[in-house]
Amino acid sequence: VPPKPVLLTGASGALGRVLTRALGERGWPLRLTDRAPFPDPLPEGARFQIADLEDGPAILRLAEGCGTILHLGGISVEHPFETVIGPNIRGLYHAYEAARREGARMIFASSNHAIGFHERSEVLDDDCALAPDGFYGLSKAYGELMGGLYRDKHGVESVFLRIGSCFPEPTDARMLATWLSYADLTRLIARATLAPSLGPKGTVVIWGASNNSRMTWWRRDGRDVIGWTPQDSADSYAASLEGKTSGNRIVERYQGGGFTGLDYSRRE
Ligand code: NAI
Ligand code: 15L
Repeated sequence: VPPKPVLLTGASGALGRVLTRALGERGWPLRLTDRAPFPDPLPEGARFQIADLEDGPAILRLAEGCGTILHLGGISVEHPFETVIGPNIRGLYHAYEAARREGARMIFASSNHAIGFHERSEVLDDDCALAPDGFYGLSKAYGELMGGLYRDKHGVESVFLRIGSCFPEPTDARMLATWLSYADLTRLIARATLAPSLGPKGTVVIWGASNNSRMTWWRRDGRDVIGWTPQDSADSYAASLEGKTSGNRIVERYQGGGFTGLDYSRRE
């Protein structure tokens, strides 16, 4: 159990609810927030408060006394620029200002869409070039850059979780590579929070996928620094899902899948 409270933004979303339940059962001191009401019973030791990430003073107040900010809140799929910028850029800035003020560690739910325009034939390490596949992915890339700024200027530690596809089960062929089980996510968040140090650099990138044998795209990352090893695998779904592809040339070429093909107008 972490010694100081953990602020969880995006608590009412899919992954926020999973983590609230799993970490709540372990007795973690949770401060939950979202702009939408929390739909489940609150675990013992948890508090929930409605807030918009765009309300900076509210986020600073919520973070008071917290040792970790688990930042899941924001727009979580591709949307127009004007929809993304408030929650994912201004909101993220407020979360980082809170981390700076509290000396808290930031665990940022980044995404594979920050690097989605790398081809599936490429093998990426944690220092690969950012290659966002839309305005959503761009906001995640910006978030990782913001984490670098807050590390270099203010000593704020960050774990950047480049989550693949975190759902109850994989549902298409791409997810045979990108799937992250809820149990592996929970273990990952626990290690990211409890690891005593993030190493000399102060920031680590983690590829958020389970132990899937088709995950040949992502290689070196900071998992040894925090002590995380994925235990689940999408492999047992291969027979039923391998034929479930999009049939779209762009979507199948790039790691980001469906988001890469949205509003795609480049002429070859
Ligand atoms: P979700 O969309 O279910 O949850 C996001 C939550 O953020 C929602 O409850 C929403 O109300 C809240 N939110 C949005 N704008 C807000 C604002 N301005 N102020 C306060 N709250 C706001 O998304 P999900 O699937 O739970 O993902 C959680 C995080 O993980 C997101 O940051 C997402 O980008 C990231 N992620 C998720 C992946 C997945 O496979 N589920 C893959 C890669 C990244
Ligand atoms: C994400 O970043 C999204 O939040 C999620 O809804 C999925 O689209 C996931 O990536 C994915 O790439 O499968």
